[in-house]
Amino acid sequence: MRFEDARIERICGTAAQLPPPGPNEVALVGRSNVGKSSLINAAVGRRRLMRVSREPGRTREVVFLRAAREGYLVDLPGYGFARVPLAAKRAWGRLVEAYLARRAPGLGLLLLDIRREEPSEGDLMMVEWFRRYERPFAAVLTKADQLPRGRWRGAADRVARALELEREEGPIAVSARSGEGLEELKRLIARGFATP
Ligand SMILES: Nc1nc2c(ncn2[C@@H]2O[C@H](COP(=O)(O)OP(=O)(O)OP(=O)(O)O)[C@@H](O)[C@H]2O)c(=O)[nH]1
Ligand SMILES: [Mg+2]
Repeated sequence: MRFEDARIERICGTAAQLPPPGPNEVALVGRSNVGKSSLINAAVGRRRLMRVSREPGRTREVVFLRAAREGYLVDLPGYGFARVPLAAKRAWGRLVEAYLARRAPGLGLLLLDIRREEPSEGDLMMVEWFRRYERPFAAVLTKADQLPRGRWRGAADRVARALELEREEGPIAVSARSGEGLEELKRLIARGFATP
């Protein structure tokens, strides 16, 4: 699958701006700085479409990216970073919740840094949400270029256990930097677009 026509179609800073349900979409969620925006850029092959930063809290809105005819990729603000002011965290939390409740994405991609030993509280909350609302999701381990390949399997097993994942929920290992795992990620995205 290729997303060469990808373009940003809508940016929503508040829940009131969220559009009514449209074509299917795949939403990327995860801790701030985990690499959501970078992974979208890598998947669509456009280096500077989504803004990326070393500073956590780069994405502050819900960004709807039209990925060719297939559907939307949705970039969301991250959660859980201590250096982000509390008021901003609350506002983004409300926005993410409103997005998930109202749009019920065909697939959620929960991103976790492959180097982290344990999922965060926010990650666990996300899984609980996906399960409660019976929305399909898959775990994606980011920044795989930062861990020797021989340790990927152990990291994946740890996350699968901690999040009690089913087989089709991953996790898969990816790297926006090396391109590792992107084909598998795109297959997941295609599946999400096809899910009502
Ligand atoms: N080594 C490596 N670094 C990465 C990779 N993906 C992202 N990064 C770096 O991680 C940092 C955060 O990336 P972003 O894509 O902005 O992360 P985000 O999850 O969108 O963050 P928020 O918008 O704050 O929620 C940047 O410095 C990226 O260059 C990767 O695959 N490998
Ligand atoms: Mg971002």
